[in-house]
Amino acid sequence: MPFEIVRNDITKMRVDAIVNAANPSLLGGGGVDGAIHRAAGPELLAECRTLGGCETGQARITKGYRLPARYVIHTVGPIWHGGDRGEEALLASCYENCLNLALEYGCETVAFPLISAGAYGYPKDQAMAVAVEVISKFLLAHDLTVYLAVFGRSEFLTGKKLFRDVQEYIDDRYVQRHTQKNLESRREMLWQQDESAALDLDLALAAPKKQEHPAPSMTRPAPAPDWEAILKRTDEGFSAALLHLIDEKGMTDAQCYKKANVDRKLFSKIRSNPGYKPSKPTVFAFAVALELTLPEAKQLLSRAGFALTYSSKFDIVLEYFLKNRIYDIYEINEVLFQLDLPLLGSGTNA
Ligand code: AR6
Repeated sequence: MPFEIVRNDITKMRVDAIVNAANPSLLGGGGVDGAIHRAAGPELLAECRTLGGCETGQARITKGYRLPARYVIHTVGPIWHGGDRGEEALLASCYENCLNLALEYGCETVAFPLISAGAYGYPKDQAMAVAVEVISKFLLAHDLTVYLAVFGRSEFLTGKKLFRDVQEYIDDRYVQRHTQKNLESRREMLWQQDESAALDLDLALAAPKKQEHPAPSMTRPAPAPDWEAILKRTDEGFSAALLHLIDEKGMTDAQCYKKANVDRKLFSKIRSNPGYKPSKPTVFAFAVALELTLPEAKQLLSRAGFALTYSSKFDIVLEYFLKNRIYDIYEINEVLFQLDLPLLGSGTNA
């Protein structure tokens, strides 16, 4: 997958380059810096001594020595002083400079820690937002797989409004599930027999009881009406339906798979194999990239043999995003990650 948030110890990652959150001396320290130096061995420190330090926002590259990674890219994040001393721009330039160095050295896979989010005190949710923004923008123009390694069980998103809204939506649906059990099982049955009736029932089930979360300002106009017709062609498999939709939407293949966080190889597989059976997260990834409405997304899912169900937290979360027309895949993945749910895009579960 081009961009993935993982819970991992960065020193264990088999990637071309890992990024070190260092200090200006580049001579080691605590946190991830200490862990990297311990795992790489003393040769790393010896090479770092030859570099003459590094300014905040800049980056330097060394070999990885005893690490599974070929290179270590050292960068110096800003110390958090409250946010009014250019911290955000400096942090963004750390990510940009590291990504450019990685490209320059022919790296295809790079793993970042959350720079500045430890000893340097940058609030974790804001540090994450900067990382996601810079990395996702960079990936629009470059073919690279980037991991953001978040260490341990972090609660960095729980204070964010979007996360709270999604959590509330899940809670509401679970309650509905208990009180509307009969309707739910009828709906499951209908999905097997009659998709359009099931869709009507779905919409009734999902109809808000109280004032729902307002659509965010990034709301887009609804797609052209003949979309549903395209999606309803029963003779089309997932692959053909997807290609049709990309054409209809006026997107190029690359625009679509990049927006879906799907790598080129997987997209070629889907394109060349009319019988390709994608995973559910991959179908959702394309639904988001194509900015489908909820009923359209359900049609696309059914082309791949899936239906939405309220017994799956993952499905409920995706329903929330589609209903609210939130189509930023990285924002969606942040929430999915925090909830320990599969992320959208291609990857091991393609
Ligand atoms: N793998 C992935 N992430 C990790 C690991 C690991 N093994 N260990 C820690 N983290 P920090 P900073 C996370 O303090 O804030 C050093 O002393 C950690 O949970 O390592 O940029 C340097 O020498 C946090 O989210 O870096 C500097 O003096 C993130 O990595 C100073 O700390 C960054 O935390 C730099 O501070």
